[in-house]
Amino acid sequence: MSGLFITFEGTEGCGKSTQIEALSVHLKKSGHNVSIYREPGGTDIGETIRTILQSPSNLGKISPITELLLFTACRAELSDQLIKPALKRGEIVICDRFYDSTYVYQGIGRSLDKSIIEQLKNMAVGPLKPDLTFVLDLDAELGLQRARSRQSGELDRIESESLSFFEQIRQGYLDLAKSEPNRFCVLDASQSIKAIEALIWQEVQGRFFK
Ligand code: T5A
Repeated sequence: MSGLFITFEGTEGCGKSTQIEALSVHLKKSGHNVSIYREPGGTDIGETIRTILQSPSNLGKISPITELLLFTACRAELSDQLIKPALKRGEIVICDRFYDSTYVYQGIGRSLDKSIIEQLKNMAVGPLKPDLTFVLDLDAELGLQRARSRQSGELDRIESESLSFFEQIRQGYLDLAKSEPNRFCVLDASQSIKAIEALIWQEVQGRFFK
C-alpha cells in the first residue's frame, strides 16, 4: 500500500507550519497515520545543514550554487530516510516545503539554471512527487511581518533578502501552480487561520476521502 504525500509552499511567514499542524489534527482524528517533516531538515544531516543555511552569520558567505547543493543534499537524506519509508508504510506524509521551493527560491530568486535544478531534483528524489501541494499565497511584506513578529524581530539568512526578492518568489509560486493545476491548490493566506484551515480540510477530503 502506498500513502499520500502532501506538501505546503509559500513565501516566508505565510502560515505553513500553522496549517500543517491543523491538518494533521484533522487527519489523526479521522484515523490516519500522519508523519510531518520540514525542509530543510528532518534528518540529523538535514538539521545540521539547516543551521548552516539559516544562520544570519552566513549572510553573503554562501554562493547560489552551494545553496542549491545544500538544499538538494537535505532533500536526498529526507526522501530516502524518512519520506519514502513512511509512504511505503501507507502513512500520510506532510512536508513543510519540498522541491518546489528550490524551483522558486534558487531557480527564480537566485536565477540558477532550471535544467541543473531538474537534474539535481531527479538525483535527490527520483520519481517521488507530491500528490497535492498547497500554496499559501500572501503579500510578501505581510509574510515578513508575521515571520518577524514570531521570531521576536530576528530574521534568518534568507529572510534577510530584499522585499523584491520575496515578491519574485510569490509570483514564481503562482506561475508554477498554473503550470500544474491538478497538483497545486492556491489559497489566499490573508484570511483567518480558521478559514484557511477549513478550506484545506475541505480540499483534502474532497480529493482523497470522498
Ligand atoms: N528554502 C527552502 C530555499 O531557499 N530552497 C529550498 O529548496 C527550501 C526547501 C526555510 C527557508 O529556506 C528557503 C525558504 C526559507 O527562506 P523556514 O524557517 O523553514 O526557512 O521558513 P519558512 O518555511 O518560510 O517558514 P516560517 O516558519 O517562516 O513560516 P510559516 O511556517 O509559513 O508560517 P507560520 O505558520 O510559522 O506562521 C508565521 C506567523 O504568522 C501567524 C502564526 O501564528 C505565526 O506567528 N499566522 C497568521 N497570522 C494571521 N493570519 C493567518 N492566517 C496566520 N497564519 C499564521
